[in-house]
Amino acid sequence: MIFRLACCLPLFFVLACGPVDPPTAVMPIPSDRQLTWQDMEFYMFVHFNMNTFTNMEWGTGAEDPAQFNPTALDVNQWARVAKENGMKGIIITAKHHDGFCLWPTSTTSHSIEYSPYKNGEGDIVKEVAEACEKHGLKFGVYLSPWDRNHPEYGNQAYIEVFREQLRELLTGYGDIFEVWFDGANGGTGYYGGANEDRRVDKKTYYDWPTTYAMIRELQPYAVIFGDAGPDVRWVGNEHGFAYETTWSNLMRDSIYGGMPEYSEKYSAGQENGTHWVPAEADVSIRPGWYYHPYEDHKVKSLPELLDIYYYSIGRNSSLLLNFPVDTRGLIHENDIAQVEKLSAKIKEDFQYNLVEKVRKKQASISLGRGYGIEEALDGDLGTYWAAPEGQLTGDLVLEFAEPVKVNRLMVQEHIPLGQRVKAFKVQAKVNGEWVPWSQGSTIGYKRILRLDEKEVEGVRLHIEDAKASPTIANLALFQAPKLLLPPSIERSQNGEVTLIPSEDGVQIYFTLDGSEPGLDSELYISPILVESPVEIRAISVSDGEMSETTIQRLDIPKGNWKVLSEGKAPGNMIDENPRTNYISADGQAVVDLGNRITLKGFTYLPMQNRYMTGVIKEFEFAVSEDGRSWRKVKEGEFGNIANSPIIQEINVDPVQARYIRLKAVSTLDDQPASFAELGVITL
Ligand code: FUL
Repeated sequence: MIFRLACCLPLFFVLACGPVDPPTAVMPIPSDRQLTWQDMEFYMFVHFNMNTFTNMEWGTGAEDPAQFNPTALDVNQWARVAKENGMKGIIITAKHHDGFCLWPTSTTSHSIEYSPYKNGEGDIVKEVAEACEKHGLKFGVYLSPWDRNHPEYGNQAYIEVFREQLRELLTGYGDIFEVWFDGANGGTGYYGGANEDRRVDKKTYYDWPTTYAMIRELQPYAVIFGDAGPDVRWVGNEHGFAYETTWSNLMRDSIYGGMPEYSEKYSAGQENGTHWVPAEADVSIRPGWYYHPYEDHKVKSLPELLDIYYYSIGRNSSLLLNFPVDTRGLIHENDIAQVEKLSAKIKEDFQYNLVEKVRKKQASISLGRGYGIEEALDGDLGTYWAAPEGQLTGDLVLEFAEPVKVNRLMVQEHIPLGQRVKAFKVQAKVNGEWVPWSQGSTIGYKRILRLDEKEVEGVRLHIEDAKASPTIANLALFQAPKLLLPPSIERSQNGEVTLIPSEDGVQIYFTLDGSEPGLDSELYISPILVESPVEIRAISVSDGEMSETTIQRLDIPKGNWKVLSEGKAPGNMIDENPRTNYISADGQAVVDLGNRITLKGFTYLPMQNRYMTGVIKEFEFAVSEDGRSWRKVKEGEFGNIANSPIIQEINVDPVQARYIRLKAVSTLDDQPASFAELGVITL
């Protein structure tokens, strides 16, 4: 208080207080190029190359350039999707492990120049660079160090080729913001026809220091990505999740690209890491990095994408979201629909910073003039609250004039001076009392907490421990509207139905008579037993808002069913769990339904694994009343099941049956027939 008064006194005293020196930096600290990169947060990855046309994830290098032939390539569509959905740049797979180059390179004939695309006159790296420029996006390149096509891979001569490829990319296409090197290196390949296994010493083969020096010289502002950085590191998994504790500090010299124990030991960073090498979370919007038509229905859902957002950007990591561009050369409409939902929800979640409503703000302690709590609330990341040197704790307290509903807290350290905070707590003021609300460990560039919603009179951020006096550049509070998606429906084998809300606190109303549900329909409280066939319709409701309706036919329960055919895990076919499979010993599934029923059809859910085997293509369906004499009631083909492995519903003329038999006449890959679920249609 005395200090405050002194600072308000006339000029003489103000000068006597003097400007306060900023806190001393705590090593390691980011370079300028890293600081510029940190602000990007969210950018696009595009996997588009030879694998797109061979329907593979890793080509062998033996592919023919003639196979590369997009029919309707529009890189401006990619750039529009990036720009309109908040991504700040695009990184393109200029060369993946199969060695095919998307630009006309002088180093190999395994390139676009020898493909039908624009009769060999095309240069997709150039097209993407220009589209980025046009749409105000930054541009980056992925150049795979592993090259399964090149005859010299494994020898010194290849290193020269690799560097020359890099030189071409870094000199011919304007500014590059990130150069991306993956850690998958060495193994079997075509290698100019040798078709052999070539292992390399990942630590020494590439002589990375020389390559890095070249990048620094040609593109001084580009960050270099790799397991070990040097500027940006891999988050250690492909789900897009950083860690509850994520340091930007890394023991960089203990790591090399592709080291087996990297993910487990190093990917979360280390408090005492020697270099600033922040995490980047790379994840694909579909299961694969490359486009496969059979994944069109597997684009990540909004809740999955939101988890990725909050667990990457919300945990001190950037987010590199991959779009597997299709054989037309376009981002598929399903992927666009999902990323649009994500960006709209993010906008909605962070629309209004509730700090605007704060009546009273106070820091328990501060370094002095220019480092008060208001510097953490002014929306300017260049100014920050700081505790005095040597002080490792501190509280920032915000109080509202009226109670306010809050469910998101965003906090950012002033990282130019190093990452400091090790532990913090969040408290809420409710009915005049401070109560525990949440807690965390690291903050770093940005930390976002999804809190249980509370109506609060105040919020306190208590820094509990830090490497050095904490600094906070931004503290913000939000009330994200509830995620209002139609409820999901799960059913057990004996017919118990569970309705799952998209978020805690959302209510569900449902009907079983085919009518449209509304606020006067039945409120879902606990699982319901549905024993006879019905159509269930359900909606989610929050604050008077209603979601779209989920509609699902629920046929007779499978509780009394018995699988009579043999093979691996027969019960998996009738357990109502789409993720478990039955592999038949003789290509057929025979089921005793327990009772005689009137059957109007059957359903077959193919294996849902990322790599499917034994999916039935042509089938024969038969019924029996005694399990001995069978009557074939349908035969045919599950059309398009390879590309769209969703539930197949086949109707038959009504028939009496106690036993059913689905026989695989052929499977997609000639492997033993597999079944995720078999069901009946009686409704
Ligand atoms: C990995 C590669 O092996 C994958 O194919 C993909 O490109 C991913 C982003 O990086 O290392």
